[in-house]
Amino acid sequence: MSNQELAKIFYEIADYLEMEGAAFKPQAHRKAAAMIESLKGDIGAIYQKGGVEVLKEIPGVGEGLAKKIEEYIKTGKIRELARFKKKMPVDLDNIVRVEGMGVKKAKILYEKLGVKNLKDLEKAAKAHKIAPLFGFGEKTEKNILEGIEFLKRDKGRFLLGEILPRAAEIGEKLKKIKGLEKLEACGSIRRRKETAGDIDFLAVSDNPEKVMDFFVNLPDVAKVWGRGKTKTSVRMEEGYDMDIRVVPKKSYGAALQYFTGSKEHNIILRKIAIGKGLKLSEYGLFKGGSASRRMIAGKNEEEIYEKLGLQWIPPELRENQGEIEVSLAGKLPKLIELKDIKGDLHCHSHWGVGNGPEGIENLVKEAIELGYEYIGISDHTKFLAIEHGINEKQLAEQKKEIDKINKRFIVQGLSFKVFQGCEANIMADGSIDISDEALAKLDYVIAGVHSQMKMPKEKMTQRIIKAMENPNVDIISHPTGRILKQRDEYEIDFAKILKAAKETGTILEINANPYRLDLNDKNIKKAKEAGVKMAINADAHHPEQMRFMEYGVFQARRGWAEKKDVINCWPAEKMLNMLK
Ligand code: DGT
Ligand code: CA
Ligand code: CA
Repeated sequence: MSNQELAKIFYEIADYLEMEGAAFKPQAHRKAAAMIESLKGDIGAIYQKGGVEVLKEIPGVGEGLAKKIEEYIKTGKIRELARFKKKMPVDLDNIVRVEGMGVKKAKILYEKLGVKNLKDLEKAAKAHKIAPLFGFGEKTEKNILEGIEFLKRDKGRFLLGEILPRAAEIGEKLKKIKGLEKLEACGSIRRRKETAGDIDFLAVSDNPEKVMDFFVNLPDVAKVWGRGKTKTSVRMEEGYDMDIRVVPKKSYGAALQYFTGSKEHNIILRKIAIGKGLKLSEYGLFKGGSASRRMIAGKNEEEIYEKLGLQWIPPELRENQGEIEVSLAGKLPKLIELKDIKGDLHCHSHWGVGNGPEGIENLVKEAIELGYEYIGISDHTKFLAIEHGINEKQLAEQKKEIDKINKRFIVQGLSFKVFQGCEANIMADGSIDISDEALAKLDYVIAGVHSQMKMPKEKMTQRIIKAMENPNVDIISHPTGRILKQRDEYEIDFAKILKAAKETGTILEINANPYRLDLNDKNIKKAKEAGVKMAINADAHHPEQMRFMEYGVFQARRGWAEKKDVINCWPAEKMLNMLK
C-alpha cells in the first residue's frame, strides 16, 4: 500500500471513466491522483490520524473521493476498478502504450472487434479491420501497426532507470558473501547506456563455488540457464537475465575492461594490442609468443589502457565513437559529474492542481537536500489542460508565492534561490500557448512540444525553430520527443535545429527522465560540437523525481559533455546572464 499505488489506481479509474464518456469525473480523479503523488506524508498515516475529514482537506478531494481513499486504505483496493475491469477486460496499460491509441479508441476496438490485448490489436490492424471503422482510417491503422512494431523492437531491453537500481540492490547482497573481493556490474550498465539487455556481474573470489551457490539461490531467480565454475546465468522473475563471472584477482582489470565493452570498442583495442606485438584478452595483456609469454597488465583496468598507450577511457565513452583516437592523442574531455550540477530548472509544482505554495516548498526542500544552489519552478501552461496547465493570472499568483519564499531565504541569510519559469507548449504553428507579456515577466521560459507530434519533417523543424525565435523562449524541453520503449523521436532536421539554437542563443534540454533521456548521446555530442549549450533537467513531477538528474548526467557523459557545455553547472548569475 502506498501513495504511488493509490495514485495509479485513480489514474486507471480515470481512464475507464473517460472510456464511458463521463464528464468531469475522469479529470477529478486525475487531479486527486496528482495530489496524492505529490503528498509528502503517507496517505495511510494521514488517514489514521484524522479519518475521512482530513482526507477531504487534500485539495481536489471531496466526499466521494475521500471514501474511495478510505476503501483503499482499509481493503488495499477499490472495488469500482475491479467492476470496470470485469465489464471491459482490456489490457489498457499496454494498449494505450501504442502510440496513437487512447482509451476511447481502445473501447471502440473492444466493442466492435473484441480487441483485448496487443496481440488482438495487431491481428485486427493486419487484417485491415480497423481502417473502415468510424473515426479511424488508413493512417491511424498504419500508425497503430508502427506503434506495435516499436514496442516489439524494444522488448527484452530494460530501462537503465529500472535495472541500475536492481543491479545495485543485488550487488549489495552479493558483496556480503564471504571471500568475495570485488564486484561490478559491467556491460551496457557500466557504460550507463539508456537501456540494457541484461546484468553482467564480474567478481573476484577465491571461492567461486560459494558465489555461484549464493547467486542461483537469490530470492527472485526464476530459472538457471547454466551454472559453471566461473560463469553462471539466470533469469529473474522480473524478466531480465543476469550473468556472473568470477575471475582471479590478477585478471580482474582485464576482465572488467573486456566485459564492459562495447564489443566495437574492444575490437579496436585488440587491434591496437596486436599492432604493438601484444595480445589482449579477458585474462590480461600479454607479451611474447606462447613459449615466452608473460602478462604485462591485467590486475587493474587503468594499466591496460596505459600499456596500450591510451588515456583511461570512461566507460560511458566506450562506444567506438572516436574515443580511442582522441584518447591516443591524450585529449579526452573532462566529463561532467553529478556534483557539478548546481540546480534544476525543470520541476513541476502542480500549481494548477491547487496545491499552492506547498508544492513549491516540497521541491525546494528536495533541492536543498540535493545540495543545489537554486531551483526553477516550471509548471505546464494552459494548453495542457490534462496536466493542469496554468494561465497568465495563475502565473502571476505563483510569482507572489515564489517572491515570498525568496524573501524568507534572504531574511534567513541563505543564498538559495527559487526562479520562476514555466514549461509552455509549442503549438502546431510554432506559437506559444501563453502571452508574450506573461512570459516576459518570468525568470526564464522552457517551451516544448506536447501535442501533434506526427508532422512532416520540414514542418516540425520549422515549428520548433519558430519557438526558438521567440525572444522569451530560453530552453527547449525534450527536443526530439522520443519516449524509450514507446515512440521514436519526431521527424526533425536536427542540424537545422542546432543552427537555429546557436543563432538565437536557445538552450537545448537533456531531459533526465529515464523514459526520455532526450537529447540522446549522439545529439548531445553534435550540440557540443556546434557550440550549443544544454541544460540537464530532471523534469520532476514529484520531489523524489528530482533524483532523475543522475540519469541525465550519465547521458550527458555519453554525449561527451563537459561542465562548460551545461548551463546548470554554472553559478546562478552566469546562468541567468546566458539566457536571452
Ligand atoms: P546489452 O546487454 O545488450 O545491453 O549490451 P552489452 O554491451 O552489455 O553486451 P553483452 O551483455 O552481450 O556483453 C557484455 C560485454 O561483454 C560486451 O559489452 C563486450 C563483451 N563481449 C561480449 N561478447 C563479445 C564478443 O563477441 N567480442 C568482444 N570483443 N566482446 C564481447
Ligand atoms: Ca549486458
Ligand atoms: Ca550478458
